[in-house]
Amino acid sequence: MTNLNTQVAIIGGGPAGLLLSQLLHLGGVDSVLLERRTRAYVESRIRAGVLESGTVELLARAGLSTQVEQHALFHDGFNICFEGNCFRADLKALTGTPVVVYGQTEITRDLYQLRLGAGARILFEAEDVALHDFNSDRPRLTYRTGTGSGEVRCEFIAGCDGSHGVSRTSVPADAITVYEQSLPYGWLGILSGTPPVDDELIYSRSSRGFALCSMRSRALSRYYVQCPISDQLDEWPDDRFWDELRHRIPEWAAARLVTGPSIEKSIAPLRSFVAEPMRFGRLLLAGDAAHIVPPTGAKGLNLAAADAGELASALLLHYRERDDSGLENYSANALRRAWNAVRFSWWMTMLTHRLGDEFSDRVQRAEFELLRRSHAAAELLAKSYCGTALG
Ligand code: RFL
Ligand code: PHB
Repeated sequence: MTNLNTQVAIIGGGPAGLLLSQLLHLGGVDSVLLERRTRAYVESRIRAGVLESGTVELLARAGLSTQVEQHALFHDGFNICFEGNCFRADLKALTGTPVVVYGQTEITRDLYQLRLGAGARILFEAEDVALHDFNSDRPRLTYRTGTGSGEVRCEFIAGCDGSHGVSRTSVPADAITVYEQSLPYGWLGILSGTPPVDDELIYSRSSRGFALCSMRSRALSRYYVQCPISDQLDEWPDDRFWDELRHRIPEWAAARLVTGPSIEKSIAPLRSFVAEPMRFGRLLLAGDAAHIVPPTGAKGLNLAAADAGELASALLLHYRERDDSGLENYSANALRRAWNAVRFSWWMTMLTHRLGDEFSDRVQRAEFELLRRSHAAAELLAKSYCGTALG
């Protein structure tokens, strides 16, 4: 049996857990991180791609500014198209700030490099992680790895283990309330080593359903199409995907589409989920462990990073000044931010997806026209997308 002692035990080595561990380390607070998967598995997951400028600032605080500056793409706007007619949200003009395209895969890789380079205690392939005594001053985690079982004694537990993790489900059912909504659609996504169809993202609502043209670099494209959530990947060979995408994006974009073999293909659900509260004694939840949003608003990773940033500041205040006000306010602040993101992601989803009834089609058309006509509507969209209206 291995016994480890630390100040903060972190469950989950995705963006939330890694960023928290790095910010604590820079502030002189020790942590041990337990991750269920291998490093290679976590680093190969293709997920988010769009960062708010607040997230970029946080990554810079964590020591990633060189990597982001060298490899990120800065986007001053994006397009939303409705049956071929496009509205460009001019983020720079409407908010004064661009968004940044830098993949979650890259952020995770960069943070593992920094943490492991600094000798961080990260246990991969940690199985059967169990939380104990988080309502006392001496919480504990127990776990198992290939070399045997272990225990981590700590002062706080950070539950950063995503939506299927063990942290949230360790809380007694009567102490937590869950709000959720799932749509019967998913996003079928592919990554391909082809140049993106445009310099900016295109969110396209067509009569055949939603499509998104995104990217990771000038040579790597990320595309998505709305599909029934019951669809299986083997129903979507590459040719069918490209054909469907071509039909769902505006003609000017379809004419420029360069296709190629997919490097990755997956289906993501369109689901909203919020668990309240986010603190239970000395257990604090962060990121997807507490809330998930449909990917349409590009908010999930940004929320996870904001939670990690706020939790790190609250813990540093506790250790440096013996001031617990940050910890006391953490749950309420994080939930306010999460619900704002839920609202926006839900709204973007409702605006851009084929919902299958004529009433919804008409409402979408009216909403789209409003964006073109009303500066206030366009400004709210832009500020929500960039994160400056989300508080
Ligand atoms: P993660 O990334 O799920 O990491 C949790 C980690 O915990 C580990 N784990 C455990 N470890 C130990 N013991 C256990 N019992 C454990 N259970 C789980 C897992 O192996 C994993 O390593 O959560 P985190 O850190 O909160 O980060 C959240 C983000 O990953 C997520 O919100 C985003 O990917 C969402 N998202 C997007 N967000 C954006 O901000 N912008 C985007 O453009 C964007 N696009 C997306 C997305 C998510 C997508 N999918 C696949 C759902 C696009 C897609 C398609
Ligand atoms: C992505 O590039 O994966 C991406 C971009 C914007 C979104 C969702 C996902 O809204």
